Amino acid sequence: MSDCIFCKIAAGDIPANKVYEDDDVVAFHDIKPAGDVHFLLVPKRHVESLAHCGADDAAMLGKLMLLVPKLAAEQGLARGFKTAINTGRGGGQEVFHLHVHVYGNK
Ligand code: IU
Repeated sequence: MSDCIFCKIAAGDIPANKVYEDDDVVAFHDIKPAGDVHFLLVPKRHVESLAHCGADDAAMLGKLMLLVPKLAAEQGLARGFKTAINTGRGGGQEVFHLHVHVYGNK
């Protein structure tokens, strides 16, 4: 989506402090961290929110979830971490491209 900031980060058109990238997913540090470590896991394909996912998105969602503990460990969150997926304005979503918050203290 041309005016979506996370699409632009995923495409490499806007810089971000990336911690992981493959063909389907990018992860980068949140610009306003809620802990010692706070990164966002984002599918490269534009999906507005969790509420916009369907059966075709099951593999992508599974991939995101399985990456969460792997990347959290790599980022030093050995004691554990929090995850959040804000959905819709009422759920506190501000960027309307699906993303998983992963954050915590070392
Ligand atoms: P939310 O779940 O949509 O409320 O969270 C959006 C997050 O994206 C929020 O924590 C911002 O600090 C973060 N963010 C970012 O890391 N880089 C950006 O360029 C923008 C937002 I815009």
